Amino acid sequence: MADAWRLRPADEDSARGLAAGLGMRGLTARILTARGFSTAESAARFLSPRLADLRPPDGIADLDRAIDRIVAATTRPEKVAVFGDYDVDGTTSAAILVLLLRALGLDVVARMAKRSSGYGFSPGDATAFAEQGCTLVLTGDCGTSDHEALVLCRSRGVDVIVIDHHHVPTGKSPAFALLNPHRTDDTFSFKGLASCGVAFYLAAAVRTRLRAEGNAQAAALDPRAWLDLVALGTIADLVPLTHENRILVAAGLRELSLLRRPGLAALAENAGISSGTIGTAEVSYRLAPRLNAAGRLGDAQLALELLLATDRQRGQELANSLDDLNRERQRIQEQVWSAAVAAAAAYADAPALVLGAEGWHQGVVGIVAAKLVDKYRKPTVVVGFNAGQGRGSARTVGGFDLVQGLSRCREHLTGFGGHPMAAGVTVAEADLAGFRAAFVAAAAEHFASGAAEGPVEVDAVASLADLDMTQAEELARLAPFGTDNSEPLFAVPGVTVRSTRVVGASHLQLTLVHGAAVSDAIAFGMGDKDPGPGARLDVIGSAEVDEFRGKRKIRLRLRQFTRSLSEA
Ligand SMILES: [Mn+2]
Repeated sequence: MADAWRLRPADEDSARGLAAGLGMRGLTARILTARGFSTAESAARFLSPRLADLRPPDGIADLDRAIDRIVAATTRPEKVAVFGDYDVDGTTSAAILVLLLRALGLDVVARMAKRSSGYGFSPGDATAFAEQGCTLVLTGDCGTSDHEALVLCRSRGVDVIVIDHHHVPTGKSPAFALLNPHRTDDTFSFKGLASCGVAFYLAAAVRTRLRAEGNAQAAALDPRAWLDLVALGTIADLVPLTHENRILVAAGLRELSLLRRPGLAALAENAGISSGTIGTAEVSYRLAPRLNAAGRLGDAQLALELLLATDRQRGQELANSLDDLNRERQRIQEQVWSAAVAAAAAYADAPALVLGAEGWHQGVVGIVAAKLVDKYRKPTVVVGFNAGQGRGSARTVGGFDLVQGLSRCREHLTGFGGHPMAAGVTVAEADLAGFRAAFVAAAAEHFASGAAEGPVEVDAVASLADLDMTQAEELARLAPFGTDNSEPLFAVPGVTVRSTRVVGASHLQLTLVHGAAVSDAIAFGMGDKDPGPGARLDVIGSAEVDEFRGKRKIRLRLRQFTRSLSEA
């Protein structure tokens, strides 16, 4: 088991001191210490995220300019456009901005980007807003690099306030105001806000300004009511759930759990979230896929309308439409997945995968690429072609940087962009083979230099008896879990399998014993790896409280397991 996992380092003396200081278990203190919260004060603040600890917006570049411009729009008043990207971050950003502007009495036109018309805020979108008489445009989660549309707006006397968190190109932006944490002159010290977080900061600051000026509409607004939207967009966008995002998401999940928006209430009900609290898992696996389905298959306008719906019946209709689209998305995804797995067989020995075919739906290639990385543990690009023109998504593993990797293939691509862990490409069908050869060569070079996926990093080594209800409840205080605050992972060596059962499509349920300790465990998607009763295993997993028909029990969710080599 030695090479199956690696223990995250922590100062054990600090951990002991912290356990005593907080009155918590040693395992909990060890995890907090390893994550950088080694003093009682910092740990207590981490364990109880409070809105009062949010940093003020000081240092957000162009914030005052944007506030002034929005305030000016309310005095004329002007017709204002909101334009959002088609994913959950874009949709929730747009919703926050629309809610603010409408509450201030402005006439608002809201439109979402369409996947079929390319990326971001286009000249066509700019022209349409100008022709509708809009004199101010706010973009959510796009716009930073869309200089052509920004210049066009400028020439037509339309001011654009960009609210975004994508890469900022060098040089002066043609936007009236650019709110983006990645501006080099932005001194707000947390750089991890998603666009919906930036939109929240802007909306709250506009409300503060107008309230100070005696505006009754602004005074009646409560920014906390927007936090459910911030939680949705921030979790779905996979930005770090640390610092301001942790505070916003913790409060936002509480707000979201109240399901005050009729559309979200209906969507949650359709998703089988009946009652109780909504956490990051419910957002990631149930709500976000449904909200994203609209943008993947057709028009994200449906998702925006759902977030903004004010009556139950309309909310239910929109939720049902999103459910239908999500089922259609799943069906299409299954087809592309089967075809991609079949195609991958031809490259079993290659260190990377580049797959593509005519007709693979471009709305699902990103999900399929991510699933292929899970299955094969190789950097993967999946391309959907439409009349020979391909759009694809790349996902990676093992420290292979996609921006660097794709830049080595640029002669075969018509375009590429994105982040080190997730990127997009455009490529002609005739160039796919050349692209594949270049991408595989870049990956081969990377992995030959010894860079590879390390063993799983665990937070602590524990016995089955350690992982009881008290422990699980202490661990729950580290939530919300997500990027840069992962669910604590334990190595539990030398457990014996008492019984196993395959449940659902392919999940393995186990009862594990060690001495007098007994625990249920679930291994999702590992139904084909049943070790059988009596097997001795070393397992790696997390401990969660499982609520079923009012009964609360501990359950281990297994990440992996191997035959135990430890002494009986
Ligand atoms: Mn985003």
